Amino acid sequence: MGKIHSFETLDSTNTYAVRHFDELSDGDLIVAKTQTAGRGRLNRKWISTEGNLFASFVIKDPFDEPFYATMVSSLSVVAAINKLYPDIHPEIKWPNDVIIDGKKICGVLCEGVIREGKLKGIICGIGVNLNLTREDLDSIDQPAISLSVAAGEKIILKKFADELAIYLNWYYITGNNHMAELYRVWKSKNTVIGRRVKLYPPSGEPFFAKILDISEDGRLIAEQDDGQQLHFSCGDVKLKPNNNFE
Ligand code: BT5
Repeated sequence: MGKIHSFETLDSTNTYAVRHFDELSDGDLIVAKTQTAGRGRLNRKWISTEGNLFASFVIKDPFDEPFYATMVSSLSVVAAINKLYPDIHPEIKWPNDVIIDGKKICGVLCEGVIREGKLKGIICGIGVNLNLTREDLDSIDQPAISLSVAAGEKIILKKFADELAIYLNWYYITGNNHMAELYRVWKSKNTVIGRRVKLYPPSGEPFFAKILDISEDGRLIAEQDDGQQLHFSCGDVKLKPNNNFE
């Protein structure tokens, strides 16, 4: 199992881990109390106030299928929440979110480390709202929640980070040895399959579709109202809590 490296403030734990990749070991976890430039996908901003988890997991033996790094990350967050709060039921929302009651508690940003044109590793960036207040949550432009709001008590960052590090290492090993099993478990926790959603493709207008499945390489298989099937490897999905987009 790797080591946890803790920092007060970093620009972004992902940027740090990519920059220091050669000195870090396989399975290490970088944790910062705050980030001054926390990032989401497509350079979106990640709210990074103190009291929440900002972490990057170092993978030096990358999977044949890079999407497995995202699976490892979100499954580990779900497992850490389940371990500490068995009554809370987190779900995974394609492609990179963990949600509770339809609201985002965690985002994952995996980035490849390329050396001489080869994939040498993957940095799994994980942001989890542990103690974000209702006021902070309301400032986010999509439904969001924190573990403290869901659990009704303050969450201790170190306790959560320690649990997360254990599960990350565990799912990483599982993924490398039993890829099919990791995919099966990840898919079983994914809330979008079988639902009608609003799909935001990487470019072009959003549209409504039914999600039929997610392939092993993380592609969403969607069916439009005219029956046409489309595959997406990135994009965003919006859910309606009542599962009904009329
Ligand atoms: C993500 O991007 O969800 C990936 C977030 C990854 C953050 C971690 S923190 C540690 C590591 N270091 C980094 O710099 N990044 C990683 P995306 O799917 O693009 O979602 C971004 C969107 O989520 C924003 O545009 C907001 O709508 C929303 N958002 C921002 N901050 C949030 C928060 N704290 N909680 C919930 N939603 C948030």
